[in-house]
Order: sequence, then C-alpha cells, then structure tokens
Amino acid sequence: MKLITSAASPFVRKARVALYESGHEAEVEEISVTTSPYATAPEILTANPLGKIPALIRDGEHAIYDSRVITRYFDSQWNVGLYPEDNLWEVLTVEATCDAIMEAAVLMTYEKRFRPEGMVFEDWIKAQWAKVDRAISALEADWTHVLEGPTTMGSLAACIALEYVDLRCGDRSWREGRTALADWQANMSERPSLARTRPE
Ligand SMILES: N[C@@H](CCC(=O)N[C@@H](CS)C(=O)NCC(=O)O)C(=O)O
Repeated sequence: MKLITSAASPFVRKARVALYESGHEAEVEEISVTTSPYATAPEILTANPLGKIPALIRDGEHAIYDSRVITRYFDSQWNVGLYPEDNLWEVLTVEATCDAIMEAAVLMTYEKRFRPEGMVFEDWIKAQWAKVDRAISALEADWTHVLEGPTTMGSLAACIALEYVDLRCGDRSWREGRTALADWQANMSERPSLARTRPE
C-alpha cells in the first residue's frame, strides 16, 4: 500500500499516527508530496479526485481517502483498538470535532497564503477562529472523559489538532484559561506515534 503524505498536514498526521499505532508501518510506503488547491500534486489526483491528502493507494483495490476513512481502515485491518465499541459514537464525535478544528485552521492559513494581497478577508479568518476556539473549549468542558480514557482516535486527533493550532495560530494562546487541557496535551504529546510524526 502507498500513503500519500505531506509532513505539515494534520490530516496526514492522523493517518500516519494510526499506522504507527498499528505497528504495521513496514507494509505501507509513504510518498511525500507538495500540494495546494492551486497546484495539485499529480500523484494525488489518481487516488483522490478532490486532490486532498491523505490518500491510501491499496494493492489491487480502490484507493481510499479522507483521514477518517484511512484511520478506520488501518484500525479494522489490524485490530488496533482505536475505535472501541463501548464508546464509539463519542470517540467519533471527538474525532469529528478535532477534524473541524484542523479544517478551520487550514482555511485560516489558506486565506493568508493564497489570497492576493488586499483581498484577505479578516472577518472570514475571525469566523474560522471562533469555530476553533469554541471547539477547543468543548474538548475541555465536555470530552475529558474520552481524552483521559484509553487512547483512541479521538484522543490522538485532539493532540494533533491542538498542535496544529500551535503551528498555525501560535499567537492566539489556546492554553490561556485551559490549564487542564494544556496539561493533558503536554502529557499526550510524548506518545511515540505522536512524537515520531511531529512536523519540524
Ligand atoms: N477531510 C479531509 C481533509 C484533507 C485536507 O484538507 N488536506 C489538505 C492538507 S492539510 C489538502 O490536501 N489541501 C490541498 C487542497 O485542498 O487541494 C481529510 O480528513 O482527509
């Protein structure tokens, strides 16, 4: 199998973390590409018509894409236990919340990176940050029982999302007033799969 990746993408990091949690990384070749909405890497288009990473090219089977599909695929292939039956819907909701944090932070980054000067829409950036901010508050207020329980794709995605916010919106200090979540993230970030995939 071949996983199309790029080091800074939080969605790719989710897929790589799930793979490393499985211990089956020798079975998947990672192909790193540089891509953007305006210049899609050709390797991706053959696997994902949306041109987004990650995508997983499987031997003799259809390629699959979207990080949530790939993490679930690795989990079911190798019985990793990242989606436990007993709190599946909660784990999926935490993962969806974290994907939305990443999505909003990516949109904020793209707004600055790809809009011509003078066309950057500050109200749009503000609205995306409001989503990130509310979702981080919800992680601390509503989901600590999932984050602090056994490691799942929900808790791994939460650490990845928070670190991506550090990477792209570091000046916005998400830790302020959220000591419990900040302490949880600092502790979680030492997990080997997360340490191995941390972007420079
Ligand atoms: N919902 C997708 C989002 C993937 C995504 O937005 N990836 C970004 C990189 S972080 C990308 O490929 N951007 C290039 C583009 O939008 O063309 C997932 O979970 O995999």
